Amino acid sequence: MSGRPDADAAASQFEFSGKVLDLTPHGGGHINDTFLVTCQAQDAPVRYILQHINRHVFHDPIAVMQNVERVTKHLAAQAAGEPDGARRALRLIPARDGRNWHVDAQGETWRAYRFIENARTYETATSRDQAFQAARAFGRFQQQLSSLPPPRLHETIPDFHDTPKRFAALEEAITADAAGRAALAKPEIDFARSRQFITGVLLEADLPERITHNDTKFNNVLLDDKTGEAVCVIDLDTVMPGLALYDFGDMVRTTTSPAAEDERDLSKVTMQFPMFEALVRGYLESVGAFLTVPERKLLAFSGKLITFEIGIRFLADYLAGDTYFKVHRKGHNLDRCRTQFRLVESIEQQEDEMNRLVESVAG
Ligand code: ADP
Ligand code: GN1
Ligand code: MG
Repeated sequence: MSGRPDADAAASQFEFSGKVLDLTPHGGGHINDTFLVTCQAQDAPVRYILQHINRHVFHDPIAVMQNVERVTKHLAAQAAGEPDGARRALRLIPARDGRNWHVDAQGETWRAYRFIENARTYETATSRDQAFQAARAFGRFQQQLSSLPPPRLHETIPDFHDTPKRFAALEEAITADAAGRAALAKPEIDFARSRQFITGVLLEADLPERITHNDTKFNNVLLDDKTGEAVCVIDLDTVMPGLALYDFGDMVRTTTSPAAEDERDLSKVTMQFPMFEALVRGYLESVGAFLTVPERKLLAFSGKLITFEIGIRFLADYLAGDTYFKVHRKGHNLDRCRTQFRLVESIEQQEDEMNRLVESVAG
């Protein structure tokens, strides 16, 4: 990309209700650029979300948008009859040429959504109810998409949660040592290698393919400001065929620890058992009917594996010189890797108990 993407020019290409009054960067994602747009409407200002899709990460942004179109339409149809149905699914705003995205003169792809008011996302969960709400919402998301008519969704990033391939990429990054940092990350490299044996477990378990979100961070669900209820699942770029446990695992990774993903004080990183229990109960309330026994048995394990997987991705990117995830300080990706590995250890220490809990709740 040459220079910064031009958000003002992109905003002028969407069917917003009136003149743009304000456009500001929004959210703290690691990949795409998000902007909050305020427009002049007849009675009161109306807000929108404008997003630029990172094509170094998503090599086929149009495929991403085709998935998003189908998924949002299906979810909106299911929410239509429900109370507050209009806030329960993301709604794309068409571009002036009638498509649901805009490609600018630099070849960058943009999309816009109606802003869901009176709700917000949080970086960390602070109560069991929040964990329960998020898990039930992501479970419901999987359940509702189980009836999406064919064809199969595009794989927007092939092998996204293939942990053995992620591990192989880490080994390549260690060998290449492109940024000369391998010596600085020796304890983390040793940690990763000592757990290579867990990487293939989910893929070898013969689990059913489903439509999954694949990025079920706690900050990808909007919670209602008044009731605390989960209103809407957002961030749909990686919705594609996957395993249900990729989603449950990423919930464990991002919801059970009170510490931020890039916390430097590792003593704050811990898998809080009551939060795990809330996730299991919330998730099973919405997917209980379709989750198979082998999937149930691996719920706790998936938390460990997905946390490990993101940890090795941060480590590989640190070694490569920070080419994938946005970084905001020196050693940022290594800090992120360290929190993930600490959380893996915390899960290991409680894994038997977590499995007993799952067995007692899910059978
Ligand atoms: P990223 O991939 O960068 O995480 P997200 O799609 O998660 O991008 O959006 C970033 C942030 O913008 C979210 O955490 C949320 O706070 C806000 N957001 C995104 N879409 C909406 C929406 N339709 N309504 C309200 N807020 C939104
Ligand atoms: C990225 O940008 P964000 O926060 O939605 C990443 C996820 C990681 C996550 C780690 C496409 O998601 O896979 O789990 O960072 N998204 C992509 O916080 O790689
Ligand atoms: Mg997000």
